[in-house]
Formats: sequence, C-alpha cells, structure tokens
Amino acid sequence: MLTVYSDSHLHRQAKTELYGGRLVPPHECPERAGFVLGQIKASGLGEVIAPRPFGMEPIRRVHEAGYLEFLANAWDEWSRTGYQGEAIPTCWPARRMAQRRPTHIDGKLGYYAASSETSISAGSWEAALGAVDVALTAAAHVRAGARGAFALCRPPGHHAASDLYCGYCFLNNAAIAAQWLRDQGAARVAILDVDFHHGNGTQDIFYDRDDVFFASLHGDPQEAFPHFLGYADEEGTGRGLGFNANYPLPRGAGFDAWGAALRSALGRIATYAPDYIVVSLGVDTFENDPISFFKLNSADFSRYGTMIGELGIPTLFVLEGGYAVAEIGVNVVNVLSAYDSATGHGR
Ligand code: SP5
Ligand code: ZN
Repeated sequence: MLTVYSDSHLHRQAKTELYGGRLVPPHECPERAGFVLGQIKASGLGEVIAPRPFGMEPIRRVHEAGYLEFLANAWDEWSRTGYQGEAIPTCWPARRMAQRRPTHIDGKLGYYAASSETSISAGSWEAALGAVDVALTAAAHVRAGARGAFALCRPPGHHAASDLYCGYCFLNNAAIAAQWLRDQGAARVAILDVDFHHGNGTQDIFYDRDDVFFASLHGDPQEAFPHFLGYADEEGTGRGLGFNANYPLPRGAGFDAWGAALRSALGRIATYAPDYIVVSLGVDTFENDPISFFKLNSADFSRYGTMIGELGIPTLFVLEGGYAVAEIGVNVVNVLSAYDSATGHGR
C-alpha cells in the first residue's frame, strides 16, 4: 500500500497539554509520526510519497470560513497580547449564554474550542494545512484506482467539526477527504472510525446527510472523551436518519466485544455499498495506550485489517490517535499489511 507523508507535521509541536490539572508534554507529539514512518519502511509496506497541494477549496467545503480565519490568525493574536504560554481557552459560551463570536482572542478561543487540552502553538495552523494535503493526496490515489492508500498525517482530525477544534484536532482530514471524494463524483462514501475516541467532529459534519455514512467504535462517552457525543441512540437526522451508527463500548473491552462491534459496523457499511471507505485509523484502542481503556493487542490490529479488506471496497486510511508512542508503528502497519493481504495486494 502506498503511504503519503510530509515533514510538515513537525510544525505542530506544542509544549503543553492540560491533563489531570497539569500542563504536561502533549500525548499527540511529533515522534508518533516518526515511529509509524519507521515501521512502514522496516516492513516494506510500500512506496512513501510526498503530498501535492490542494489549496483551501476542499477545506472550505467542510469548515466554516470564520473558523478558518480564526485558526489562521489565532497564534498571532494570542502572541500579541503578551501572554507567555500557549493558547488555551478559559471560558465558553455555555448554556443560556450568547452564542456570539467576541473580538478578543480569549473570547474566540472559547467560542471555537470544545475542549481545553489542545493548546494552540506557533505553527499549528501550518501543520494542520499540511495534514489535509496528505489526506487528499492519498484520497486522489484511491480515486485513481488503488485498492488502498494511507495518509500518515498529524495533527489528527476526527474531533474537529465545521467550526470547533478539540481533542488535538483542528481540521477534519478524514471528513475533508470524504467530501472531496463525493465532489469528484463518488455517489456514496462510508467513514469507519476505529479510533478509541468517538469521532464527534465527523459525526457532526455529516449528521444530516445520507451520502456519507458514519460508523464509530469507541469508549462509552459516559466514561471517555469527548463525553458529549457518541451515544448509541444518535442515528442521524432528516435525510441523514439511519446513516450514523455508534458503538460505545465499556472499559476493558477486548477483541471479542470490539471485533463483534466491528463486524456489525462492516455489515452496515456493506449494505450501504459505498464507492469508497475512509477509515479514521486511531490505534489508541491498544492495551497499553496511556489515555484509553480498551485491550486490543498488536495481533488484533492484523485481525481487523483483514476484516476491513474482506469488504473489497477501495479504502483510504487516515491516521488519527494512538499514544503508546513506540508501539503505534507496529499497530498501524499491522492493520495496513493485513488489509493488503486480504485484498490480494500483500507482498
Ligand atoms: C485524536 C485523539 O485521539 N484525541 C484524543 C483526545 C483526548 N483528549 C482528552 C483526554 C482526557 C483523557 N483522560 C484520560 C484519563 C486516563 N487516566
Ligand atoms: Zn483517540
């Protein structure tokens, strides 16, 4: 399988994450991409190519203009105030408050953030733009006839909605790629989100649509981030009713429970018969992940790569989370290699 990769992710190098009441080095760190790239090369998965630029238009198809303007300028506005740390929101338009965008950066941060662990740092915007080009270049490869392609991108995207950032995500790489595939002529696209966390941003973007099916397996939001979306009774709205499927799973879930949920989600996707599948590939379902509570082992990642491959639908894999940094390369490549083998493209 072909991988698309760029060093542009190195622009996203925040110093802080608000975690457990402390500012700690971010779990979502540049080394993650290094371990994945290293394992791709060591395993001989396939060619690694650089992205090409797609410009802002595919991004504007998914994200609101005011939100993009905010992201592009947030670090400069924050720096100009003289604040010493990275940009972290401290207040929000909560229930019964005005949903208006203030002029001061302190107000804008709360207006556009859905959580506060995601510090905005110098270069975050440049890195987020680079990640979209990686995802779109890989999407174009699948569009051109490849059975699979992998977008090795960071920062991740699935928590970002059209006008909200959170959960280490700014631009929704997978959603932008899915929309781009639709705009290139695909009738239907399915997004399968296997990251440990619910893909709240992706769900929200496509919630009222029947042309993009969304399925997510994740830690029960009662217990896990993002806490305020991802329940099983969220099935879509309007034309989108019946085109959103959530599989919240309990603490300690291993491959028995997780694999059964995947089988169900894959059944729904097969019935939907999409032209393409976009997999939001987070490997924070791993048993040793530091912020998650599922119990998949490295061999389980191969098992589910095979299951996805058996659908026989061209698939774009987009990297999301995974924070057991030294092991994420093996786990990602296990999914991709097993997918390749199942589609007859193994080495
Ligand atoms: C892309 C992605 O995987 N984003 C994840 C963002 C998670 N942010 C909040 C994490 C809060 C975790 N609390 C865990 C307590 C573990 N003891
Ligand atoms: Zn995650």
